[in-house]
Amino acid sequence: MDIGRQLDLYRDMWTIRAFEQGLEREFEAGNVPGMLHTGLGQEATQAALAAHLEATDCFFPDHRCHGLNALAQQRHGGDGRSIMAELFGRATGVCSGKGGSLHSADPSVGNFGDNAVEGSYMATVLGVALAYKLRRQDRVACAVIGDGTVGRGEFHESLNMAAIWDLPVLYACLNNGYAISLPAAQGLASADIVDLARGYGFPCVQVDGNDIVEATEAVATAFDHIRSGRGPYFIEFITWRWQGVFSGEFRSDEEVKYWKVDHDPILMAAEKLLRLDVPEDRLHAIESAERERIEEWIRFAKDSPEPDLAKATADVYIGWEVAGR
Ligand SMILES: Cc1ncc(C[n+]2csc(CCOP(=O)(O)OP(=O)(O)O)c2C)c(N)n1
Ligand SMILES: [Mg+2]
Repeated sequence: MDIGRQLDLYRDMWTIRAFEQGLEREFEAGNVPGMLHTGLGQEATQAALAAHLEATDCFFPDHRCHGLNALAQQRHGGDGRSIMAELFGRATGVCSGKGGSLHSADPSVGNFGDNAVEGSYMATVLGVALAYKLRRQDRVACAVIGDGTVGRGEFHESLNMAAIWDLPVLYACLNNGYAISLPAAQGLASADIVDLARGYGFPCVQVDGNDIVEATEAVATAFDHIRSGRGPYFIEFITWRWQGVFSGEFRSDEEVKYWKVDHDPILMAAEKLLRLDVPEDRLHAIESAERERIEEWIRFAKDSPEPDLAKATADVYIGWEVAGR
C-alpha cells in the first residue's frame, strides 16, 4: 500500500481516537446522556471499513462505531459534527438528538443504524442485500458485529440465508475477546470465530484487526468479491477494546499492556510510516489537526440547542405530533 493511502488511513484512525477520547472526557464530566461504549483500540477496523463503504452501500454499525459513523458522514457529503451532536442529544444531531449512541442512523450516507439489541440487524441486513441482488445493484450490505453476537441464533440464521441465496453481505466481526466480561473462549464453541463461520461455505478470513494495512487489504478483497456478484464474505478482525465493562478493569496487566502499548493500531501504523521515512513531525501534525477538529465538533455539539419537546414523536410516528394529541 502506498504511503499516501497509509497516511489517509492514519488520519482517519486519529479522527476516531480523538472523537472517542473527547467523547469519553465529556461523558465523564456528565455532559453526554445515556451509556457510552467507545471504539478506542478498534480504530483500524473502523477506518478500513469506512475507506471502502460508498454512500450507496449500507452498513449497520455496532455500539462502538461512532468513528465509522462520523467518517461515513465526512466521506459522503454529510457532517461529522452531526454524529457528535447526536451523542450529546442535541437538535443538530443526525437523528435530531433522539437516537443517541445506540440508535443513530443516516441512510443517505449508508448508515442504516445501530440497535441496542445485539445481533438484531443480522436479519435486516439480509433484506437489504436481497433488494440489492433483485435490483442487480453491485452494492454491499455490511453488518458490523462483535464476538458477543456470534452466540446468538440470528448470527447463524443470517449466515445460512446469505449463503443459500448468495447475498451481497459483508460480515465484519470485531473479535475483541470479550462479550461484556465473558471471554470468547468460554462463550463460543470456537474462540476462532472464523472456524464457526466457515461451515456456511463462503469465504471467511481472520486478520489482525489492529494492523491497518492488513485490515484494509482484507476489506478491499471482500468488497471486490461481493461487488462482482460472488456472494457473502466474512472477516474476523482480531482486536481489543480499551474500555472494560462499565467501570474497573477485569483483564490482567500484561494483557492491557500488550494491547494498549505493544499492539495499539495507531502506534503500529506510525511505526510502519516512520520506517518508510515519513517525518515524525508530519505524524504529529496529523494527530494535532484531528484533535483540533474534534474539539470544534464538541463545541458545536455543546452550543447546539436541545431538541424541541413538541417534535418528540416526529420521525417516530408518521403524522403524529405530541402537540396534536
Ligand atoms: C440481545 C442482547 N443481549 C444482551 C445485551 C447486553 N449487552 C450489551 S453489550 C454486550 C456485549 C457485547 O459483546 P460484543 O458483541 O463482543 O461487543 P463488545 O462490547 O465486546 O465490543 C451485551 C451482552 C444486548 N445489548 N443485546
Ligand atoms: Mg466483544
